[in-house]
Amino acid sequence: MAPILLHCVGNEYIEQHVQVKNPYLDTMEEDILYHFSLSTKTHNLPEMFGDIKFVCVGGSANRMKAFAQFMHGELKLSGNPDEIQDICEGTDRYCMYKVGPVLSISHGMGVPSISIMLHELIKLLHHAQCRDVVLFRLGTSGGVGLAPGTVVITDKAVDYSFRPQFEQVVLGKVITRSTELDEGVSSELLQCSSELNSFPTVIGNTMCTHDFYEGQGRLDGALCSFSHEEKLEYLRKAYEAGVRNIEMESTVFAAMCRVCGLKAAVICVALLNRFEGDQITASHEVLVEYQQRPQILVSYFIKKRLGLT
Ligand code: R2B
Ligand code: URA
Repeated sequence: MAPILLHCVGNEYIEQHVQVKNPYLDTMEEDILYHFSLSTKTHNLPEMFGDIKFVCVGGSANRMKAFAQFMHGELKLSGNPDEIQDICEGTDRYCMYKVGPVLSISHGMGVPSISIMLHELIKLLHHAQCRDVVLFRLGTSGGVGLAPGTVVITDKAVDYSFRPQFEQVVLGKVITRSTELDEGVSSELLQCSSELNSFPTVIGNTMCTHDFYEGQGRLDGALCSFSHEEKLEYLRKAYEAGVRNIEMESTVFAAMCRVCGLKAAVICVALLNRFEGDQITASHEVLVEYQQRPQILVSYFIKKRLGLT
């Protein structure tokens, strides 16, 4: 098992290394990160990634490329942002861009897709000996009682029963992991949002589902096994449990980061208010602008941490 490298200075722990929780990893001569098309033998991971401090993940490959190009400008880095290289170009499963100390990666849609990516990302950060890394999921979501365009910083990532936990089937048995996120990072993000004063932002619980349609109580899928009233009743219960948005990756993201000692936050924009409908009716331009909001917030957070604001 990899040592937990925490150096204590006074009462403060600094230099937090990424902890993998798998005793078999250290016995392997080579680790092939198959879905990234990277390996410990063919790539010098400490040299490529050792200076990473911020990892931003999001569903769409185009959006994460746009985010990397945006960060390039925000950090005033040299070189042409249009020539930014996809580190995972050997595969089309995920894309990955490095911009100074920031890594931008796509994860696809849903728990299985992001979970595969996170296994390989956490191993990558471990092999690269990264320290003090903060992870952000930047995403879209359906708002619960919120105006479209509102940004939600996740307090607790909760499951379909509004419990702050993630269930994983391992060897045919269900194991449950906590989905608590880093409170300090969330409140720092809220502070950043009030300094930016550009769009409404709230802290609330985020419900993670395994489906976009029936799983989120939509009436507009190919299948629908409940009534309009039952949908509204479920959303009302979710609201009462503190849920302010619904998406499809937050619980596994929170759970895996927590187990591996990584500080993490989830920031998603609400594309619609689910009490008012199910279809996403905003124009392309409006949706593009909404999706930039979590990016603007996280970029401000990063610049502030780096002393660039
Ligand atoms: C938000 O948007 C996607 C579904 O449209 C899904 O990945 C999510 O969490
Ligand atoms: N993503 C979701 O998962 N749900 C929505 O309603 C919108 C985006």
